[in-house]
Amino acid sequence: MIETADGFKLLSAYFDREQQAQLAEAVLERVARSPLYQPAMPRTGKPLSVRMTNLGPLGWMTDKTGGYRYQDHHPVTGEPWPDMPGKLLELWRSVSGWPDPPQACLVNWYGPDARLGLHVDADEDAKDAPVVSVSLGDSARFRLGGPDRKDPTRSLRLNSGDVVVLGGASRRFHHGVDRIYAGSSTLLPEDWRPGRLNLTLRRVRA
Ligand code: MD3
Ligand code: FE
Repeated sequence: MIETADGFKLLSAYFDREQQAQLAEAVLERVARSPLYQPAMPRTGKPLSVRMTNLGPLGWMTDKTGGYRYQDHHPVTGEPWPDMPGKLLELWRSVSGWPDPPQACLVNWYGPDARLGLHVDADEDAKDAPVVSVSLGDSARFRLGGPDRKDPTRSLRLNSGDVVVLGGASRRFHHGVDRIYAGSSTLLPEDWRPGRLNLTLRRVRA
């Protein structure tokens, strides 16, 4: 486990293989009803390489005309987002240290060539609540910086079953995903390989 004074915590191999498989099954069953869509940058409409969907009462999304936002329904199907699996609510209770349950679970899907540029999560009104993330499937090279874009960054490898807790000041740190190590995990079903699933739990409303 890595823990910094800023409130960043990496809980390596938090979930064992069996728990990872159960969680992946629960998530993929919901993704089948609430399919991944291709998000796009505000204004330019440039597509992100990561595909996304959400679980829980609210979901984060972005498209050309609406920009970054939380909403309560899927942009393509118009249906409410599926509920969060109990295992994720239990995880939040165990590691977040926050009294209220998460309101959003963003499901990020990385194919072998997907990336996520350095950014800050700033679309939540609940600025002090932590963020909790779970990695499943192929490993990723994750980059963590500081509050300013020019702050030095460090690279960490996130493996399947790892949990990251962003509390305190680290909640406002820059971060991104530089690359996926395609074929590094055999967790996900064959039609989901190679690739990486990341689940990000958040409080949204103050
Ligand atoms: C560090 N997702 O969805 S999760 C995102 O692997 C996002 O899919 C990445 O960044 C992914 O916004 C990283 C770990 C994470 C989540 C939120 C953070 C790290 C963070 C907020 C502040 C600092
Ligand atoms: Fe982020």
